[in-house]
Amino acid sequence: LAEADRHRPRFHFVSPAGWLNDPNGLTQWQGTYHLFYQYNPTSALHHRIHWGHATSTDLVTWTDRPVALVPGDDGPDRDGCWSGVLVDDDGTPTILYSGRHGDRELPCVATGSADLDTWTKDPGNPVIDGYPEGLELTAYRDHCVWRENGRWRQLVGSGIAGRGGTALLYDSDDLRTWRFVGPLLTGDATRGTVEGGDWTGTMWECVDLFRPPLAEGADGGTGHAVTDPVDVLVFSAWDEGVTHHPLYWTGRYRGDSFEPSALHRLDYGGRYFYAPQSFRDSAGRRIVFGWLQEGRTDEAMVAAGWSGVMSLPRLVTLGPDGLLVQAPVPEVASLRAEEERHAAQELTADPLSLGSGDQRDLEVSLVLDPGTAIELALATTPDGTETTVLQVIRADRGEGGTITLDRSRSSLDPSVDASPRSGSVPVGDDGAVSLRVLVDHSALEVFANGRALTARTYPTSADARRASLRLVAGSARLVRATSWTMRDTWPGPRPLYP
Ligand code: DQQ
Repeated sequence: LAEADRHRPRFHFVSPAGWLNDPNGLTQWQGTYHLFYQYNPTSALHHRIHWGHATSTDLVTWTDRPVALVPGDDGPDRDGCWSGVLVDDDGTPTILYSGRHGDRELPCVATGSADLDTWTKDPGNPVIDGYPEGLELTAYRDHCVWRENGRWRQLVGSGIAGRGGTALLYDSDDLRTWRFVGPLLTGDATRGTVEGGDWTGTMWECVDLFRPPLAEGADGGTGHAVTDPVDVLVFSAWDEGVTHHPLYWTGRYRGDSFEPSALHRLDYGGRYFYAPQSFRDSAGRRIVFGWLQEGRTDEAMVAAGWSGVMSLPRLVTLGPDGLLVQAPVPEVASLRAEEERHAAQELTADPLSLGSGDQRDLEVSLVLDPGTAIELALATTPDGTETTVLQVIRADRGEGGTITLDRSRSSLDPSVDASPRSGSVPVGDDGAVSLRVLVDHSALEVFANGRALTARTYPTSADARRASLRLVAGSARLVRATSWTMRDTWPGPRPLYP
């Protein structure tokens, strides 16, 4: 690994070296947060996946633990220990993961030591030794496991040939013997588009079912839920080896089925926030991590010696419009150092400086008139040739807005992905827009009125570091803008290959 790697994040979790992809086994176990992840310690490419492991007491600073799962010399996971979850089996930490053998994956179990450092694979693996009868499946892997009415329930991500992605439901008394109940919900691969970000794919990776807590204010101020409970089924749309985007259904889990009400995009960055997994912490918060894939070539990853970034932990709640509201957990603010602040003022076409540097946290609160567009420029050179531009537009009439990320001038390297990203943002009658932007070298996470847009950018010039805000059209009032430098989450030297 290069000593001064311009693109390696410093306050997002990255693997010690090599390749990182999905978050796995998320849990808060006896007070300590555990983050496991898909890991290839020996190269920056996806191959013979292990489970890496790190712990934290604050969700922002991490300690590397020994690798938790290594593919077997032989056996059902000889070609990789793919994604899965960790559950508390009456005091025994237990992992359910997808053992890969050849080009197939089957569910496997491992039990952990009290500190969750050492894992013993179940001699009965794979615990489900074939696909359910009578269904022609496109793929079969990844797990969501929970306790319900004294029994275990499990979803396995899959797809039904000729129809679309699906979540297959099982139940069990002991996490080892599973009964197939049936498909919980199946998508329709003839609907939606890849460009529109709403195609549900031919297979659902990393299915995750939960009931989100209500966002502040979502209860109409009564302190009680005024709507029926809403359940959420998250999945990542996949097709023929291509990772597309994370989506979620809102609806109602009814035991053996899921009654969908609507489909939504989880993150407008698409594949840059892939394979999310969530967990509930001891404070009852629903926290999700996702994998920020690279937007550069395999050769560039190998040259860097590492690949893949874990998102910051995000709080997800249900907003008053029945959609998920996302925000970094409040703990992220503990990494803030120097602060720059702008008081209320009319925004003009003259860029307002929001500081400079590769590690920043920005909070911008605005009021936009109808038909207004503003631009937040990031990682910009003094002459403006290199810049990453986030545009926020409030529609001319009616409610609603759009955010767009323009990466066409983000890098001088023509081999990196420069495709734009965009999505809709709720803007109420008052025109209020609240932006939170976290820049960490090549990792970028944007939250606009609770909607997320995640991406990667690879600035080239040493001075492509400035941030600024300006008015493009219409009229906008800045309520407040604050910009902080962010400290490293790895204050000391980090050992390789723990
Ligand atoms: N990554 C894992 C699979 C999962 C995919 C393999 C999602 O279990 O389906 O590394 O990115």
